[in-house]
Amino acid sequence: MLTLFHAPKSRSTRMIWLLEELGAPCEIKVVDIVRPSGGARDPANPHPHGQVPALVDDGVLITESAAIALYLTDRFREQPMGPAVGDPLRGPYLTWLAYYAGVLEPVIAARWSGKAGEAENAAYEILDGQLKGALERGPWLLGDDFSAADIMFISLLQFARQMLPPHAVYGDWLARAQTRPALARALLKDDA
Ligand SMILES: N[C@@H](CCC(=O)N[C@@H](CS)C(=O)NCC(=O)O)C(=O)O
Repeated sequence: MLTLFHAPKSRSTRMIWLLEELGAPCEIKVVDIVRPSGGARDPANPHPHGQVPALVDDGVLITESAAIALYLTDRFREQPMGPAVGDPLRGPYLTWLAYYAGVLEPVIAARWSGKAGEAENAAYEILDGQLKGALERGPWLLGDDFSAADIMFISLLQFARQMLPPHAVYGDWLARAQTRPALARALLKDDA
């Protein structure tokens, strides 16, 4: 049995979306987190940093959004949300997941806080080129199939569209994703 430790309107919302896409049964436990608006670390949350998302599968703890996304998309294969081992798109898939966590998040965080220096701004330009290029080939990051990699990046656009340049491809990508029934179901559970 899976348990997702979740806080409404946070980085764990995208994991509910992914679970809905996968049709994976999961108990959602809402926990408190520290936010700029308040809140406190929740002793019921097993995440070592008191953050969300955290996933527990039969007693095994998985943290970090990219790791959770990969774990879930490997574990639930009925409605695939990522290429399996052996698929030529597996490499690009892993690259996008790690790129989100290792490049996009720190670069966006630096720009958000107004602390971006030359290195972050240069990385931002390259990141923009990489994303834009993939979406121009599109329609999704991996081509024809929507995947958990799209969910990761789109969750940023849902939260702060302005953090990526105003290219039409980004707006179209976001608009296409927003029509997915699994997202509508996830949003109903987000704050439930
Ligand atoms: N690298 C983590 C970041 C998780 C994260 O920052 N979550 C925020 C919610 S959006 C949180 O729990 N903040 C509370 C805190 O940092 O104490 C991931 O991607 O899963």
